[in-house]
Amino acid sequence: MKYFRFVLLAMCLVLNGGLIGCSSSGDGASDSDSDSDSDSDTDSDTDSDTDSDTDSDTDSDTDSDTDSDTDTDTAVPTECELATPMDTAGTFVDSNLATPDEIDYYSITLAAGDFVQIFTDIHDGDGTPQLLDPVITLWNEDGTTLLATADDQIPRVDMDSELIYRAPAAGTYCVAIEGWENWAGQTTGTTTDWNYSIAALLMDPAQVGWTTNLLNPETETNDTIGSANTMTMVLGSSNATFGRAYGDLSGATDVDVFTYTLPVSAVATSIGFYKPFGAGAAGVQGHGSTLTDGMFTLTDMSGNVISTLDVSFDGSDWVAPNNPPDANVPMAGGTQVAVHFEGGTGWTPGANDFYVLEIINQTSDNTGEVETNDTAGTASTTTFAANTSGGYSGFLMGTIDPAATDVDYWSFSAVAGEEIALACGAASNGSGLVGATFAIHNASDTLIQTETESGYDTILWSSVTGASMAAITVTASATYYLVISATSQSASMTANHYRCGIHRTP
Ligand SMILES: [Ca+2]
Ligand SMILES: [Ca+2]
Ligand SMILES: [Ca+2]
Ligand SMILES: [Ca+2]
Repeated sequence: MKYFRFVLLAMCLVLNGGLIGCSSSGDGASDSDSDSDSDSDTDSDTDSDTDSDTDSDTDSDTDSDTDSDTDTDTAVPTECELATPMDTAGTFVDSNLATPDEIDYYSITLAAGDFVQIFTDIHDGDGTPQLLDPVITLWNEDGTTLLATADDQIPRVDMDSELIYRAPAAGTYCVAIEGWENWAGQTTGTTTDWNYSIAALLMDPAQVGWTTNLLNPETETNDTIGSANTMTMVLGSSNATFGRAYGDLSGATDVDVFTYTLPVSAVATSIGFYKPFGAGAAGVQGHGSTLTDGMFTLTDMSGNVISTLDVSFDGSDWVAPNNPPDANVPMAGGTQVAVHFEGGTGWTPGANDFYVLEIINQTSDNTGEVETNDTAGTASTTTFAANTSGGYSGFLMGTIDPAATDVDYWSFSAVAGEEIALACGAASNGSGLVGATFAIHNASDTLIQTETESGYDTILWSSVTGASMAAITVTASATYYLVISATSQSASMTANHYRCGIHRTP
């Protein structure tokens, strides 16, 4: 969606200082998230190596033949029956759309249970509106049933689109690519270059094109820690590791358990619902999973619950536009843990309840608090660095321990006229803190503005659309305080952390 795109881009600039990646940094997470995300993007880099295959010319000929007769029947894509075959080995098809309302169709053949990632490669960043803004849609073989339609990717790095789908049955599937304006029903647009590249790549660890150790498909039976699937992970920069765990729920009682060990140098583990739930709601307006509600639980190897997230994929639990909540849990390096995935509250089994989790073990984190910091006079210090928006960002984290008693003060200096934006998360970061409250006080320790987290609600004080409260503009050059507390600790998990980013804009 064009509208969300702009908002999300703006959020990345505000919250993330213009650093690449807009993933969990919306919650005030540290920069290391972005690093890890960009590592995972190397999948597509690897894929583009296969681009040198030159069968694309043939494909574009076929396209123009197919498209010339039917610009108007976009609602009923009978062209699926004439679609050009495309492999699932990641070979790019290079072609173009002849008119703004043209849709090109390709067919792929999948076996039952196959996961496939379909993706475009047009953009290397935003800010080039003349290039085609592609949307990928998946139909059944004859184009009579819409299976999924996805714009962009999560985390969104540019206007390219990705769609992950699990084939519930063996057969031929129809892939459509079109411009965003046509997809959104708009009659005018700014696109002047209609060239595109599109590919499909099986999510099979044996399939060339994937980074070794990234893909961790489930193998049943894996319903307990004792029978869990052991994950492999990709080693990224600064010894961070990451991997994708994915599968489907076969019946109401299915639980899928994956185990992994954090690197010795790790300080936190992040678990996120991955692409099936991004860029649209659950179901066909997204990646085609019928899973409406998903829950994962992070435990130690004895089953003690550290963190859990129980999320509805209808968007109501989104932390930010297009961004479901994810757990970012401080953990000791070398720890072995288990992630249990199951249907969330409100879920009833559907026909194709698939999921993808992305797990990142981080080796750096936001600045930690120094207790005792329960008063303005003993506040922990916030460290700021210049961001690319011309301002300064400070990232911090701590624990409220015990809840209802501990109070954490963080001090920072601000200059008269500066705008102070705040992004914070506790429950929305997989913490068991209940009623986490984030407040800014002035130099006299007098409250300026406060907000209490409810559910997985966004704590985002900013001028961007989707913010929970307005940013603050300070009137005096002085010391200010971010003050954090919570009413209680959930009895069902031990994580008690919070994370914040403070962003000062002159
Ligand atoms: Ca399963
Ligand atoms: Ca299972
Ligand atoms: Ca504390
Ligand atoms: Ca404290």
